[in-house]
This record gives sequence, C-alpha cells and structure tokens, in this order.
Amino acid sequence: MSLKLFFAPGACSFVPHAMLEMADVAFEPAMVKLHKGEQRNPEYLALNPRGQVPVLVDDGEVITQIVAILLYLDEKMPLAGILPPAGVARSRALQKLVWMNNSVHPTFTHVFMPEKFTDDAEAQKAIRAFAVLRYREMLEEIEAMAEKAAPWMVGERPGALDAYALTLLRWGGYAGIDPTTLPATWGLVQRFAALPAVARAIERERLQLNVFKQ
Ligand SMILES: N[C@@H](CCC(=O)N[C@@H](CS)C(=O)NCC(=O)O)C(=O)O
Repeated sequence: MSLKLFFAPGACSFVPHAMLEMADVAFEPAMVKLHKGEQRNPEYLALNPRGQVPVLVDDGEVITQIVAILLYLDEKMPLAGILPPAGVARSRALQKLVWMNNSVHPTFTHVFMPEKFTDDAEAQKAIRAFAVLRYREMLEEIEAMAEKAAPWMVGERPGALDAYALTLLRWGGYAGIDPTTLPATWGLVQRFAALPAVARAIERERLQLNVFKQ
C-alpha cells in the first residue's frame, strides 16, 4: 500500500484527509490549489478528467469520489473507525454520508459557484440566494443528528460523518451562516477538530474553523 491523497485546503477532500490521519497510516499529501486552477492542469486532468479533488492513488490505482475513497480506505483499514463495521449501524451511517455527499454538498456548490449552473449574472444571484436557504435547512437536519450524537455522529467512535459535518458547517460560514447558531454541530465540530489526528489535517490545510463574518 502506497497512498497519495490529492486535496485542496478547506475542500471536501478534508473528509478523506482527516480519515487518513485518524487511521495513522503513512500517506503522501499532495496539495492542489483550486484558486490557481491547478485542477485543470493537464497532469491533474490525466489523473481525474473531472478536475476535482479528492483523488486517492494507491499503488498506481486511481480512485475518485469521496464515498468510493472512504469505502476503499475503510476496507483497507477496518480498525480506523471510518464507518461502523457492519449491519444497520453501517447502513444508517452510509445513508447519512451519501446524503451529505449527493445533496448537501451540491447545494453548497450552488452557493459558492453559481456560475457552474448559468452564465446569466442575475440568475446566478437568484440561484445563490435560494441555495443559501436550502443549505441552512440542510444544516438544521445535520443539527438534529448532532443533537443525538453520543458523543459522535455514529456513536462511540469519531469517523467520516463527523469530518463531513465539520466541512459542511465550515462552508456555512461562507454562505453567511453563523456556526454558533447550530450549537450541537458547532460543539461536535470543535471536539472533532481537537482530536490530535484531525488537528494534523487542519494544520496541514491551515483551516480556520469559523469563517463566518457579520
Ligand atoms: N462528487 C465529488 C465532488 C467533488 C467536488 O465537488 N470537489 C470540489 C471541491 S469540494 C472540486 O474539486 N472543485 C473544483 C472545481 O470544480 O473546479 C466527490 O464526492 O468527490
């Protein structure tokens, strides 16, 4: 196993990044500067023609898509606690993970990059405004999950859902959502960020947890 993770600071790639640190496994972190367009360099597009992070490379095998990467890592490192090992607990965790990935995450893309959906400047403003409202509602759903956390999203062990919750709540700050107005999630995110392994990923990405500005 020779693992390399292509990630961008503050992007969704934080989820596998934090999990690799939690697994305490050797890996090579490779930073992709999205603001400089490095994801569209020919060498990167050869790796992932969609021009997105994260990308995991293991012994030359390229894997994209967060859920696929997490399932791959979980199979390789079952003791890391990325997902519950089996049964209903695993299915429920996957249910939430897939929802975060296929619904919450793309809603934020409508906030952050409305230009991906229309080149009409007025329509972009409308898309953004509507997506901010939807995003807030989705963060409220995550808040309800965090209220039941015991103490982590899936129970006794921190894992992928906590990392995704951190990423999505942090992005909320860019959507004008004050994280402290979602106190259960904000508490969970702060506890998760304080874990030494997670703190290493945060340090490498130089992340500020609360990016909300009045
Ligand atoms: N469905 C993909 C989404 C990946 C994605 O949206 N990545 C974003 C960062 S959060 C990206 O690389 N954006 C760069 C761009 O679109 O130019 C996954 O699960 O990996």
